[in-house]
Amino acid sequence: MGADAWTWSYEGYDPGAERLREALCTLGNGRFATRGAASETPAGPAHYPGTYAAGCYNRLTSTVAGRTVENEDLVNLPNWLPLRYRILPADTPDPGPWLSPDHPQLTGHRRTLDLRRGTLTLRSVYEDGAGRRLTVTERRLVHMAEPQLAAQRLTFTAEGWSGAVEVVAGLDGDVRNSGVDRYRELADTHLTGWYTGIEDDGTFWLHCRTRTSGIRIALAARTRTAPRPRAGHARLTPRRASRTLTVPLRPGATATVDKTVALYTSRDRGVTDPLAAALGTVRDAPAVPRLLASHHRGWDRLWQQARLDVPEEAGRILRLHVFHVLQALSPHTARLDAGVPARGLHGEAYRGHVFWDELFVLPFLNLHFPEVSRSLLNYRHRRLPAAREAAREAGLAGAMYPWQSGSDGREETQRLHLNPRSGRWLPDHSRLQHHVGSAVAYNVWQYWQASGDTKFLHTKGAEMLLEIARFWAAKSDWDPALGRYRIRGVVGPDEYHDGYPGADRPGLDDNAYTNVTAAWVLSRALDLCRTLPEARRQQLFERLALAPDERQRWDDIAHRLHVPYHHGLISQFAGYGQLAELDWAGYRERYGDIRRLDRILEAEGDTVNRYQASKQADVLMLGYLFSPAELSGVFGQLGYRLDDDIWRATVDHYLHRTSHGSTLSALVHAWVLARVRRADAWTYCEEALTGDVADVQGGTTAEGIHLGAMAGTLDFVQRGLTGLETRDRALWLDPAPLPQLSKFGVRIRYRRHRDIDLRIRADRVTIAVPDSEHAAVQVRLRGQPFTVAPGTVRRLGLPGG
Ligand code: IFM
Repeated sequence: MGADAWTWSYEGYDPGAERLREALCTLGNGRFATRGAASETPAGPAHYPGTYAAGCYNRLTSTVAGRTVENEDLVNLPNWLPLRYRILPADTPDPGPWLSPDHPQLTGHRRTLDLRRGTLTLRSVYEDGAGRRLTVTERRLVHMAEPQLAAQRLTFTAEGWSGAVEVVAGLDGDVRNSGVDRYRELADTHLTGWYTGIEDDGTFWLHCRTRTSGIRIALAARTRTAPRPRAGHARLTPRRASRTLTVPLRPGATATVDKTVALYTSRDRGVTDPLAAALGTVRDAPAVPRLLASHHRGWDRLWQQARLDVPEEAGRILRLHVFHVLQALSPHTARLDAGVPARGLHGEAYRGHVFWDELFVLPFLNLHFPEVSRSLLNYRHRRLPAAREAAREAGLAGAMYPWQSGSDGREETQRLHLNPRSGRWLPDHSRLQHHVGSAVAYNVWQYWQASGDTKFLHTKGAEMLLEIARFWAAKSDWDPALGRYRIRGVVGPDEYHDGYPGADRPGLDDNAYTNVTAAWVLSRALDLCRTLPEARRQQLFERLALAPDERQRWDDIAHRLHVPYHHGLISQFAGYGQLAELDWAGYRERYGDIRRLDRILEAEGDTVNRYQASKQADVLMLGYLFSPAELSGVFGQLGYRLDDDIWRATVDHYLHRTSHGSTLSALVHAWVLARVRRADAWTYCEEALTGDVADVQGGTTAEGIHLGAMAGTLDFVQRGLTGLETRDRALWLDPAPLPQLSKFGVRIRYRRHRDIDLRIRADRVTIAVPDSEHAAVQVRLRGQPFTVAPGTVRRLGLPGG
C-alpha cells in the first residue's frame, strides 16, 4: 500500500482482495456511487461492480426456510463501467485476447485513489510472448460538482508493436443484487423493462425500471477518442448497449478513449423523463479534461469545509474516512430524500438500510455541512407518519421509528436471519431496538445546538422530539413493587441479548442505555415545551393533542425510570448480573476470532443469551453520547448516584465482556477510555481506525464500508479528544489528547461562523475565528469562559493541564 498522505493505493493484482479494494476504492458524490471494480470484467467471484443511488430501493418477495419473506434493497443499478479492449496488431490478422487484470498477460497492476481530487486510477501492464507490451491507464471519476455525471479516460501506450486497440465501451443492465453471499437465497433481480438505443451522434443508452417500486433509471454514454477511431459500430441487446471503437496506436505514442456517462432516475427532482435528461446532460457535458477540472474544484470546496489535520498514518486513514463519508453523504444528498445507509453507497450489506448509525454520523456533519444533517433529519421527519403508525399498531402512542428503515419508513428488519456457521435461519428480534428513536431525538438536539437552526427545532424537530418522547412515555410502565417506571421487552445496542434464557417472549427489561436515553429525551422534550414561543407552543400542542397531564407524566417518568445495578455497577439490563460468566479465554483459544460469539454459541447448540457477553458497547454508549457531567446529571435526575468510581467499575466490567462484533464497538471504547483509562484507549482507537482498511471484521468491508464507524473516528478527533460540546450558545472544550494523538487540528462550522480552526497541543488550545460581522465566539475551556472575536486567534493554556 502506498504512503502518500493524499493517496490510497494498492500495488499488484490480488483476486482474493479484489472485493475489499473495490469497496475502499468506491467513487461517489452523495447522489450515487460506484464500487472501484475493474471495468474490463463483469461481476464474478472476484469482482463486484455495484452502482447505488441514494434512496433508490426496491422490494421483492422470497421464500426461505419455508417462509415467505419480503426484503427491500438498495438496488444495484446498471453497470456503467464496462470498457473492454484488445490489441489489433498490424502485422497479423488475428486480434489479441480480450485483456483484463485476470488475464495471464498481466504483468503489472496498480490502483490509486487520489483523495484530494476524487479520482481512481487503475494502471495495468500486459505483455505477450511475442514482445508486445500494452500499458493501459484508466482514470475514473464520479463528478462532485455535476452529480449526474461520471467519466472514464483510458490511455493506451504500445511498446514493441503497432496497429490499433479495439475498445468496447458499454452499459450493462443485466445486473442483480448478488454482492452478499449470505443473501444468496433471497430474490435478487430488482430491474426489469430494459431497452437500449443509440443516437445519430453515437451516444448509446439504456433504460430500465425497478420491479416493484417502479423507479425509472436511464444511463446515456458518450465516447471520444484521440486519435479518431478507424472504425466503430454499436451493438444493442435488450439489456446491454455498447459501442466498439478501433483506435490506431503507434509505439511510443498514446491513444485515449473517453467515456462520459449521465445517470438519472425518476426520483430526481424536476425529472419526468430520465432518458431525455440523461441524453441531454451527456450531450452537453464538457470534455473529460474539463470535467476533471470542475470535479477537482468540487472536491476542493469539500476539503476546505472538512479540514482535519492529524499527522502520520492516523491522519491518512482519517482522510480516507472523510473521503468516504462525503462520497456517501455530500451537499448533493441535501437535495434528496435519503437517509444514512449503514454501509454507505459502497455495497449491499444490510441491503442499504438506515439504522441508528446516523448517531455516529450527524455529529460530525453538523460541524461542517449542517445542511446535509438537516436533510438527513428531514428523511426521518417525512417518515414520522409511518413511525406513528408503527407505534399505533403496537398499541402505543407517539412515534416508534423502525430499527431498519428504507424507502417509506416502515420496519425493514428481517424476521429471519441466517447463521452462516450453522446454516440455520433464526428468528430475528433486532427490531426491538427501539433506542433508534432516541438516536433521532439526540440528533435533532445536537443539530440545533451546533447549527443554531431554531426554525427547524421549533417545527419538524419539535414534532419528532415530542412524538418520540410520547412513545417512551407510552412504553414505560409503573412498577409499584419497585416504585419506578420500567421499559420492558426491548433489545439494547448490544445485539447479542434478545431475550432472557428460556423465556417465551423476546426482549429484555430495563436496558440501561434505553432507559437513560429515554429519560434524556423526555427531559429535552419538556425543555422544548417550556421554551417554544407561545404561539408555536399552542399550535403544536393542539396539533399533537398534547395535554398538561401528559407532560406531567413525562416529567414523572424522566425522574423515575429504573436503571438496574449489580455489584455496585450499572447493569446492561435487569437480571444481567445473574447471567453466567463465559469462559472467554477458552473460547478465544478454541476459535481464535470470537467477534461473532453469538453465531459460535448458536452453532454449538447454546445461546449467548445465557452469558454476560456483549457484542458491542451498550451501557458504555452512555459515555459516548454524554459528557461525564451531563451523564451524572441525568443519573442524578433519576435519583441514582454515578460517580467516577462507579463509572470506572462499569467500564472495566464491560470492557472484559465484550467481543467487539461491530465496528462501532472499538470506536465507543476508544472514546470512553480516552477519559477513563487513557493508557488503554489507543488499542481501541487503532482498531477503530483500521476497521475497514484492514477489514477487521473479517470480510465484511467488501460488502460495504462501515459508515458509522468511519464518521465516528472523525468525530472522535473532533469532539471526543477535544471534549467539544456545543451547548448554551458556547463551545465547551475539555481536551483529552492521547499520547499517540496529542497534536491535531480541526476546522469546524459553528452556528454562523464558518471555518473556525481549533488546534490542540498537549498543553494548549489555539482557536482562530475568521473575520466576519458576527458576534464573538463564546468558549468555555474546562469551564473557564473566554471569547474569541472574529478575525482573532487565541492561544489558551489548558487549565489544570
Ligand atoms: O446499527 C448497527 C448495529 O449497532 C450493529 N450491527 C450493524 C448495524 C448497522 O451498522
